[in-house]
Amino acid sequence: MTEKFPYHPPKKWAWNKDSGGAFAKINRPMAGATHEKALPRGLHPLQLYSLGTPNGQKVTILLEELLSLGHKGAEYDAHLINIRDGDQFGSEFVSINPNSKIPALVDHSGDKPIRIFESGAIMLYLADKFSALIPAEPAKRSECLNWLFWQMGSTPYLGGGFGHFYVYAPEKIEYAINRYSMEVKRQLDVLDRHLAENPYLCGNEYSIADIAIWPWYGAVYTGAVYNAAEFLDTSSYTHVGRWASSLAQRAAVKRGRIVNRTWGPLANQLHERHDASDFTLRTQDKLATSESDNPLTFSEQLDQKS
Ligand SMILES: N[C@@H](CCC(=O)N[C@@H](CS)C(=O)NCC(=O)O)C(=O)O
Repeated sequence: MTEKFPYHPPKKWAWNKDSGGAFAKINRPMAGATHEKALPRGLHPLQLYSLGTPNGQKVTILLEELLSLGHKGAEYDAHLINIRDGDQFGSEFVSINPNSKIPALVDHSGDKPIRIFESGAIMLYLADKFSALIPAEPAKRSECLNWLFWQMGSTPYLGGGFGHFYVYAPEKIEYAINRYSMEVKRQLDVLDRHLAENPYLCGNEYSIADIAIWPWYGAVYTGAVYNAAEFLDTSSYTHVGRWASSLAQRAAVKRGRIVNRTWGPLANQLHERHDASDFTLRTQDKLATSESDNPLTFSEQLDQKS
């Protein structure tokens, strides 16, 4: 008789480099740099090192919103960190983010450069720096931070849990997909109930909480990440849908979401951003002839690498 659950963990875990899955070539059980590599530096005080995944989009949408509000100090260079090629393990990237994950920001506007890693820390830093997109009044500020940190704590269940087992894992494990589908549906319901009574996450005011949550949960709603809208029955979360489409129509969101993006339709790719005019250049030959143009999805690109 075959065992229902044939895996028995050994006494001591060992790294099996052939464990499979879309991230097998990237993941390692240790931290630190794998190679010497300097980072490029552009002209603006804010230097962003990122990729156009939902975690990267949070920061570029915020920067574009700050620029829309007239904060000229939010001008930024967005450099591409290609995590499929291991750029996150380059020595200089690791020196600004020892956790080797995008996004990472360096602010050169003061006497000494300030490094900021973790998207939530970056968003809070920028919102405070420009006193924008975060309420000033203590109760409202706390509510904004509640939702900002809700995203940071909840999304690993969506990305590392649901997305991993539904899309990236080398085999479909019913137990894991059930566990994380249930949790993601619960999270969508949390948002839906709250957005039934509030136009935005912290009441009437659009804030960094919306900008943090939209690239993940707005994209799950439409199926743009994980192509699971039907599987998760996202259309039943009507208030999430109303909120997600209202954000999708914002000009800054449309700009920010394509920065450092190297997959999907060419019209949605701006590999690097150094100036506002780069958004218009995107439609010209510059990117269409670039070697890394790739109209594949992010996971299809990973599959090509593995
Ligand atoms: N908690 C982090 C998560 C960042 C993260 O997971 N980034 C991914 C891309 S979306 C990454 O850089 N992965 C590279 C790797 O794991 O080696 C944040 O919010 O900034």
